[in-house]
Amino acid sequence: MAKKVRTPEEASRDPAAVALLKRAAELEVETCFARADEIVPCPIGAEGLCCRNCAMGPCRLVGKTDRGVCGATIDTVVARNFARAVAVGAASHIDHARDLARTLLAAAEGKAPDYKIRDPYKLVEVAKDFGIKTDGREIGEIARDLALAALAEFGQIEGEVVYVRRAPQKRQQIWRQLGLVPRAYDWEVVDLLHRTHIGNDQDAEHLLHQSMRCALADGWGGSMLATDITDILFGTPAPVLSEANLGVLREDMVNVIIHGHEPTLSEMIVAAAQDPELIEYAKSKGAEGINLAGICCTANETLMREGVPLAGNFLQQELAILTGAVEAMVVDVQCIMEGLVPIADRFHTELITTSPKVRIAGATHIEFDEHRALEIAKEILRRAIDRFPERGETFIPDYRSPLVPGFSHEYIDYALGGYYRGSFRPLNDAIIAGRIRGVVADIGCNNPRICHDEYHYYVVSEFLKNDILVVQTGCGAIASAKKGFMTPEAALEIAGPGLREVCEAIGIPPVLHMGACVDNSRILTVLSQMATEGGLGEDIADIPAVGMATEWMSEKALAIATYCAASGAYVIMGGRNPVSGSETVIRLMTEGWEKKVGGKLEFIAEADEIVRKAIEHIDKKRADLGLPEYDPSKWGKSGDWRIQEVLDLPFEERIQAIYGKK
Ligand code: SF4
Ligand code: MSK
Repeated sequence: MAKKVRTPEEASRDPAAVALLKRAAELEVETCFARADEIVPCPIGAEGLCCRNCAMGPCRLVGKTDRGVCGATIDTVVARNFARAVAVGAASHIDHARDLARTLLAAAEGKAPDYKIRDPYKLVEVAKDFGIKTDGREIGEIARDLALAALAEFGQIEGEVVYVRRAPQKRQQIWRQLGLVPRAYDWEVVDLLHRTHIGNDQDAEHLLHQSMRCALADGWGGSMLATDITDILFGTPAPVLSEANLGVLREDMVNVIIHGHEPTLSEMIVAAAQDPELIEYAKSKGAEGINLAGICCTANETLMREGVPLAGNFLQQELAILTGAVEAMVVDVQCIMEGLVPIADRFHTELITTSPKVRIAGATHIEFDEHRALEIAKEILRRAIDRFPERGETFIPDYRSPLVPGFSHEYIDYALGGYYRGSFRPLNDAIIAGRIRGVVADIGCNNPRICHDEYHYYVVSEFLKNDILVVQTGCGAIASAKKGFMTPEAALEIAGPGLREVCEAIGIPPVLHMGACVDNSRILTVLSQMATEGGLGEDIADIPAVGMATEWMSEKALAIATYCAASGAYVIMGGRNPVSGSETVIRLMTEGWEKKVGGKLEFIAEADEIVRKAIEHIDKKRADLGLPEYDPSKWGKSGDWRIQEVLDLPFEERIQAIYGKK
């Protein structure tokens, strides 16, 4: 069968990406889009039906083969493959958190002098959660105690991880009754991996149960800790103005792309880029200065706090280098394609790995060390500047959109209620009244097997039209940023009448950028506070809300989906279903989990079906709570957005619209 090679317009909905895919074809440069066309996914692995957990296999359970050599059934193999993916995803977030906790410790002990406590208020709040005495104590002492207490959570001998206490009471009870409360972050990952060894846990339901517990150690553990410590060290995000898409690269400047997930080095690069000496050095090489831009979640971290522009999301990492305008791409951990190496080789770009955990053959390795962070950041920038004179022909597509990111749950609380009476009450009231029909979190990646950004654009615009507030993180957030959904003006243009009124009253965009992958924990906190605020039931499962990762590709996305479902949310994943090989596993994750924990995880391939099911769920939750049926005709009769409409009317009609009479 001839392979279908997509045109650039079929491969991406982003005009900047389309332009660069055409450029790639002209220059005969291979990208992940072309490789996705070339490589036909293994149909057995795609359904979760291939087991290679021991040397008696690999066993491919297809046709008449319904058991592996060891006798493992299809249900066991599919559940085990899923469990392994969740364990890896959770491990990634948890290990990220460990590195941050170690940086906090080094900073508190004065061993990492370039790091400061930028949010002492949050430090005190989080320290209290950990039972640390804060009254009358030095910030440094509190930070040290918090770092040590946090590090102890990874391998504590017994007990419960601290953050589960942030969940609504009812949710905590459910978890305790079911034995789902994580004991220690690392413990749950190791336990789950152990179970998947040959001849161990061979009951699909039991494997999926521990998958939930392991994922909870991520969402209400590693990810939440990573978010908190990042805020403590680098500041809790509040709205800033920035721009998104490859048009943020500058023809006249040294362009440095920061890519991956960890903010520790990238924050130092942001500081170093403002060093007058380095700016002078850039000028000495013929550039106007140093321009930073981000890809993936390192981008989201520095965007949320420093306003560093977004160059693009996951599928744009190779394309950024294809502009010919990137002097260095500095990467840390997660979602970094090895395909960057051959593309960087075609240009003057230096690909620099920095994490002790990540080396890529063919890239330069400059290992990050928090004890001399700024010095390393400067060294990296100097290398980038040295590449500027080697720059050849450039091709920067002129596309960029403004955005207002920075919606931490603390800021949302403040925006809704003010400094002295911060509260989720106005949001709950808007949902109760029906101005806001419900909330959707569209998060997660891109996947070259799905037209780039298409699902994100489609589902988000449909939800906005239907008065559903959208919150986003990760690469989904970057998609909406590029599309222009993240400005307050977007509410006037796209949002339904009720949502528009709310956005206008508070002055927020209809799509809230809440941060990086680990910041999905912020969404858990918001949901938890909404449930506790009253009027929307008493648990996350009661809220008219849906989570989704419409273009997911990573194992982290599966961990996130699992902890959201285990927290009571309905979660929909777009594209491929990795458990489609077993009807039993599908049933366990949907009906089974819904009965057990109130949330469920479903894989739905089509974008319009995702929207339909999400809205159906939101309306059902509204009905269960006894809230009025969604009726958009009740809203939209107030607000600034009508001013232009009224001014455009002929005089007589204008007077009538304003005064209600001729
Ligand atoms: Fe085959 Fe069982 Fe070994 Fe898996 S664990 S590869 S199913 S023999
Ligand atoms: S970066 S995990 S592609 S969201 Fe967090 Fe994007 Fe998915 Fe990586």
